[in-house]
Amino acid sequence: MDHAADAHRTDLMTITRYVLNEQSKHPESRGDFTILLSHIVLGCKFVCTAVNKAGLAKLIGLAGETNVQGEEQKKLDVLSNEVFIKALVSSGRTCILVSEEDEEATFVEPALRGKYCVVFDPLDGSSNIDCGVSIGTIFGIYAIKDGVDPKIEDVLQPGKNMVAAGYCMYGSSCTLVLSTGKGVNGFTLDPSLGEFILTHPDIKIPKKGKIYSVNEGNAKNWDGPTAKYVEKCKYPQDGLPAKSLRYIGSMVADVHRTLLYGGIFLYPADKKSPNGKLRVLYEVFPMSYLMEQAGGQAFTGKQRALDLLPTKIHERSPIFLGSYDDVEEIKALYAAEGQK
Ligand code: AFP
Repeated sequence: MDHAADAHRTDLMTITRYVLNEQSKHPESRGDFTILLSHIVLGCKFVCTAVNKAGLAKLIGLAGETNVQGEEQKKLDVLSNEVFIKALVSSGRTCILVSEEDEEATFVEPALRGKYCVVFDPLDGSSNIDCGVSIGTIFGIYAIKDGVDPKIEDVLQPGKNMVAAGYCMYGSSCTLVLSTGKGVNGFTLDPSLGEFILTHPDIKIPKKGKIYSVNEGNAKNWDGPTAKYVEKCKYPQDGLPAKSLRYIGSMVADVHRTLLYGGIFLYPADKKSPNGKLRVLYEVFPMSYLMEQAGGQAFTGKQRALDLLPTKIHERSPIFLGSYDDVEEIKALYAAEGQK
């Protein structure tokens, strides 16, 4: 009998155990973050179950509303938003919540208030629900000072001030990827245990990748540097092989692949959308945070993405993120354009 393998199988590092271990390194910690995270994990498990059952439960389909971005809301979006709002408020550890689905930020009532602000997209990629493509929840967390009244400026902060960020992907498996500012770890839900188990410790993105990921349907409206970069991916001049194109159209799935396999994901500005499509607070920032923590980079076309100072909670920004060397190339193209 292989006792070593057996021990490996039976000594499971659950996400709660992992976070408690981290907490024990900070004796002054009161466990507030651990409690908040356990409520986020509960939300993810709930949404995972709902996504898996959606076809059977007839949850797929329009709920007859449009959200603040003018997009059609699906029933699963509505449900996921409710689940996360309730899970976060009931944690007693949050003070401001910003959701992609809600026009205004939610200020938690004083009796239930804690120090954390959570920005999130409860179900990103929802136009993919009907065809069973992977979708996910994206979240970022800021902290306010103890005893201070929360105000909207507490969430209108650069992404570099986040204390944690992550996503949960509802795909062939349910995977939660998390960073608390000390690297990136991936946990996979074991449905029989109902627990997220550490399966991808200390994720590092390859320094250079072989994949580029972009909606090429927008190519006619791209600016010079983006067009040049994609041309270089297809027809490299330096004798290197061309890169492969992979694009799912679901940010969590495209970023997850980029994180594990390397390469670059881009949602650039174009003539029709000068600020791109993706939302700063709950798409660009959390994914940029994870990329940097994994050794990659995230760039807006003008600056480091995590240095952006948002002025509105639903603000958008162009984004180029992924392997260090690949993002370096696009930065060089924008720098050259700026010198013209
Ligand atoms: P939906 O939530 O409407 O499906 O949008 C998904 C998304 O915000 C993000 O997950 C994708 O990366 C991006 O939009 C895809 O946008 P395009 O369809 O314009 O390529």
